Amino acid sequence: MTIEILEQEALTEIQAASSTTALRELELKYLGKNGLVSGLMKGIGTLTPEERPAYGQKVNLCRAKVQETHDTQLQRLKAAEREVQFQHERIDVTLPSRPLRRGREHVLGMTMSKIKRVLGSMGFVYYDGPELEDFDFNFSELNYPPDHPAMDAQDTFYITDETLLRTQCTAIQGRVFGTVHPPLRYFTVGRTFRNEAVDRTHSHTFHQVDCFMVDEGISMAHLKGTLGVFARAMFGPEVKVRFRPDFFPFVEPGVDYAISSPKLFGGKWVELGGAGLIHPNILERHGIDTERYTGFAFGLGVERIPMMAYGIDDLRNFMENDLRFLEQYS
Ligand code: FA5
Repeated sequence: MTIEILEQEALTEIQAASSTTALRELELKYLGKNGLVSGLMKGIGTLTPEERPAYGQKVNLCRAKVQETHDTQLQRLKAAEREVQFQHERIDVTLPSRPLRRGREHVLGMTMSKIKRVLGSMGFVYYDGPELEDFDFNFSELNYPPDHPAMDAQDTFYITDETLLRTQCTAIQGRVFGTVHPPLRYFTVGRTFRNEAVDRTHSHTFHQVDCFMVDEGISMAHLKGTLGVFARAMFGPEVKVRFRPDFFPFVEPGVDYAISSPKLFGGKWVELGGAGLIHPNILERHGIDTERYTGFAFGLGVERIPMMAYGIDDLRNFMENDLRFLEQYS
């Protein structure tokens, strides 16, 4: 094929290319290392030495022409393709927006806000403890004997031997006693974790309130009075509180407490949590004079409160994020 014919064909094809992809193929076909224009040079060997410079020049001119036509066409096609893409991505700013769904606070969030308001109004100071807790604050500082079954790996998510996901909010006690001196009133509300099989009333992740005060002359009567005010604020003015003996290493005496109200479960007693007078060992460990000071502490599961107040029978509902469930509570 002569240089002229090849050039003519190349220019015609390049100018007819309808996309940058097609053009890329033509570039390879004509201008690539093994392309047709480069191929012309191979014929130079058959020419006489006198003919060679003129032939070489013609091939170079041909290459320059094809290259230039290719470059121009490439710019044209790129601009055209950009335009198509712009059209495709064009946003009609005059369209009306989709209506926004109005959110609401999660029923557990609402419960925790209410707990904070109630205990805050009773003079308790909110303390935010870490969920990733030291073994010592979660157990040893709370007077657990070294072989207590609650510290078993069965119940607890250990991160290292020394750190774990706190199993109870009572863990803040050691943190508070280490920095604040009595008289003091503190509480926390937060997430707790236990390695439990999940069922309707147990989760591996749940929430607790923990509340305590230390002052001169604090007795079980103060505990019962405080729990009564708290329970009535949470559940209504008819609520009564009942204590029964129970054991927790960090209280002495220890109780579990239940509430009853004609408006809840037909007046049946329903257990809410644990409580008691803070064990003197804990106070002494922090240099608090136990002849002068005593304290009470109580704790309960946050999920319990809306479960009782609204008759929710499965605590897994709180975590599943099903709007049909969540929208019922506002
Ligand atoms: C405690 O955790 C003590 N720290 C409470 C306490 C504080 C006692 C201060 C004395 C003084 P207990 O393990 O019983 O106690 O848990 C307290 C509440 O947390 C339970 O009544 C329950 O409502 C809730 N709870 C415990 N485990 C789970 C779980 N797996 N899922 C949901 N709620 C739970």
